[in-house]
Amino acid sequence: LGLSLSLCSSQTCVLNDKDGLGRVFDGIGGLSGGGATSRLLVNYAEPYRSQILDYLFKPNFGASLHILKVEIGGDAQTTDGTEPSHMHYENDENYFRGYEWWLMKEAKKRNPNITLIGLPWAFPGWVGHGKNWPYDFPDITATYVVNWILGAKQCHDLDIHYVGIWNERNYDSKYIKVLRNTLDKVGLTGVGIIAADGDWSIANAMLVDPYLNESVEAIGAHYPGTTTVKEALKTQKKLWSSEDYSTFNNEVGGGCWARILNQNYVNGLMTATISWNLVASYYEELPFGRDGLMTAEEPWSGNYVVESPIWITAHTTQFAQPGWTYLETVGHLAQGGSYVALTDERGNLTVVIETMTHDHSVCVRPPLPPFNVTSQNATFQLKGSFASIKELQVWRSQFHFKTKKPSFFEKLAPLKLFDGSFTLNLAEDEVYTLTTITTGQKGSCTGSPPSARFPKAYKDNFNVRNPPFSEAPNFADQTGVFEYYINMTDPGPHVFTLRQVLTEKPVTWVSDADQTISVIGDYQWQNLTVTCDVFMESVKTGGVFIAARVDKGGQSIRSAKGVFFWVFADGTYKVTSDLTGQTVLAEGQSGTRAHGWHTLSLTVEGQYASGLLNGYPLWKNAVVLTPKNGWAAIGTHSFELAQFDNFAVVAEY
Ligand code: 147
Ligand code: CA
Repeated sequence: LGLSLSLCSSQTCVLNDKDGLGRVFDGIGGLSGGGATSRLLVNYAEPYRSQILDYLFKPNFGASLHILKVEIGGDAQTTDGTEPSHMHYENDENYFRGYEWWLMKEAKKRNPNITLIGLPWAFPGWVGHGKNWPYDFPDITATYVVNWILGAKQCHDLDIHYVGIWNERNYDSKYIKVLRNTLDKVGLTGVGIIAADGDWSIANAMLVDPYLNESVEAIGAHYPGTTTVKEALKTQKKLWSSEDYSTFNNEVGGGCWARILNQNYVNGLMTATISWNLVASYYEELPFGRDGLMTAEEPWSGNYVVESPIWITAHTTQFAQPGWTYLETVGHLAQGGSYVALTDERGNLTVVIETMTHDHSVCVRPPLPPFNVTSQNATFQLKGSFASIKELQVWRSQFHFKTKKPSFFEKLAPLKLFDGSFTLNLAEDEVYTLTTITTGQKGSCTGSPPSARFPKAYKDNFNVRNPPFSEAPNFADQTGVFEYYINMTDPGPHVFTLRQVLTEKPVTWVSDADQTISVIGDYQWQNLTVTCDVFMESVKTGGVFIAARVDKGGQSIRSAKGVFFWVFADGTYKVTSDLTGQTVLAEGQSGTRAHGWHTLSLTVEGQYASGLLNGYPLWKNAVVLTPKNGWAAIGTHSFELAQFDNFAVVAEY
C-alpha cells in the first residue's frame, strides 16, 4: 500500500520495471462546464472553431486530451452561467439543448478513444420536489441522471464512461447505491461511478460499507494539492484528481499544470487529472476569467490564444495513453522537481520531468508549501526491459521567466543512450519528455484573427428556423435558461423569438437570483441604447426587463447592479439600479399587459438614463451614478415564461 517515494540518490534516478509496476494511467482531461465555460466557443466561425478543437483534442497535435468531462446541465448557475437541463420539467425530455453534446461529438471525432464523463452541479427544481436538495427521492434523481446517459447514446451515439454524484456538495450513500442499481437495471453496467468530487472523505465511508465500496469505481478529489490520504489508498480504488488547476492561464498557470500533472502521481498516486476548465470560452469579467487550458473568448473576432497549458499537457498526452502503466520508479529529483515514467508494457517508455520552482507554479488552490528547486544534472539509468533502449526522442519546454521568452514543446535532437543511461542538464522551470514514441508533433494553424472588442452595434431577431444550438449567440444566461422559440400560431412578426423557459427555481449549486437574467456584450460599455421587444406570458404577475451596465455575473448574480428597466403585466413600469429591484429610480403606469408585444428601449448616457415604451418616452433623467460600466442584459421578474425579440444594442463604447 505505502507510497514509495523515491528520491534520486546522488543524482541518479533508476527507471526499472523489474520489481513490478505502479498504477495504470487513466489520462489527462479537460472539463467543460461547472458552468457554461464553453458558452462562447460554439459561435466561432470556421475554420477557427475547428482549429480550437484540434488544439484540444486532435491526437499528436496539441493537448491531445484523453478525457472530456462535461456538466450535466441542471438549469442553474454553476460558476460562469447556467447550462440547460435535458429535463426542464418532469414530463420533458430533450437531448439537443446546450453545447455539451456537440462538444463531446467533436472530441470523439478527433479521438475515438476519448473517455467521456458527466457530472451534475445542479438539478431542475422538480428533481428536489420543492426542496433545494437532490437526495430525498434518490430514484427520481438517479433516473434523471441515467436518462442523460441513455440520451447521449440514443441521440448522439456517445458512450459515457463515468458519471459523478453532485459536484463539490454532500454525497449520499443511499443515492450512490440507487444510482449504481439504476445504471445496472438498464444495462449500463460498464458506466463507472466517480465519487464524490469534493475531498477524500468518502474513502472512510467506503471502508466500512461494502455496498458503497462496490458501487464506486474511482475516488475523485478536487484540488488535492498532489496528495491523498491513507484511507483512500486503503480502498485500492482508482484515485483521480477529478477537478484541478483553475488557474489563470499565463506562464505561472502553465507551471502549476506542469507540476501537478507529474506530482499528482508522484505524491498522491492519482492516475487522472482533469483541468477546470477545458477552454476559457466565457466573458473574461465573469468569475475565474481565463482559467482554461487555452483562451477562446471572442467568437465575434475569431481570435483565440493557445496558452502554455496546452503544450504542457502535450508533454504527457502525446506520449502515454490511458491503459499505460506508471513505473514504480517515479519520484523527486535531488535538487527539486519531479519525474514520472510510463510504459505500454510492450517496450515503450515515456519519462516526463519537471523542475518548476515554487513561485512559478502556484495554483489557485490549495496553498503551496515552500520548496526549493535549483539547476542540476540528473542522471537516469534504464534497467529491466528498458536497459536495451538505444535512443529517446526529446521534447522540451523552457519557461524562461527572466527573459519572458519562453519556448514550449520544442523537439530536440534524439538522445543516444550508452549503457542505458543518460544525463540531463536541468535548469529551473523546465519540462522534458524523453520517449520511445516518435509520433509527437507540435501542431500549428495559420494564426487566429486579431483580437477585437464586442461589436458596438449588435442585433438579433432570433429568426432561425433550425438553430444549430438551443441558445442564441453571445447571450450568457446567469439565472434561468433562454432558448430559441417558435410561436406556431403567431401570424405576425414574432414567430421566432428567444424564450425564458424555467418556471421554478432549480436545485441550485450557488445562490441563483430570484429573477432570471442573461448578459451580453462588452463589460466596458458605459453609454448605450438597448432595445428589445418583450412578451410576458404570466397574466397579472408577469414582469420583464432590459438592462445596461450590469456589473456582476456568476455566483454574485444576486447582487448585480446596473440600470434595469422593467415592465409588468399589471400595467406598471419601474427603473431600478439593481436586479433585486430594491433601489427604485423611477416608477409609474405603463399599461403593459401579458400576451401582447411591447417594445422597450433604454438609453444610458453619462449620469442619466431614459426609457421608451413602443417608441414613446415613458421616463427620463433617472440619475445613474454607479456602476460606471457593464454588460447589457434581458430577463424576467421571477421564474416565469417570457419572450424576447429584436434585441439591439448601439453602444458608444
Ligand atoms: C470549483 C467548481 O467545481 C468549479 O465549477 C469552478 O467553480 C471552480 C473555480 O475555481 O471551483 O469549486 C471549488 C470551489 C471552492 C474550492 C474548491 C473547488 N475551495 O475553496 O477549495
Ligand atoms: Ca424574431
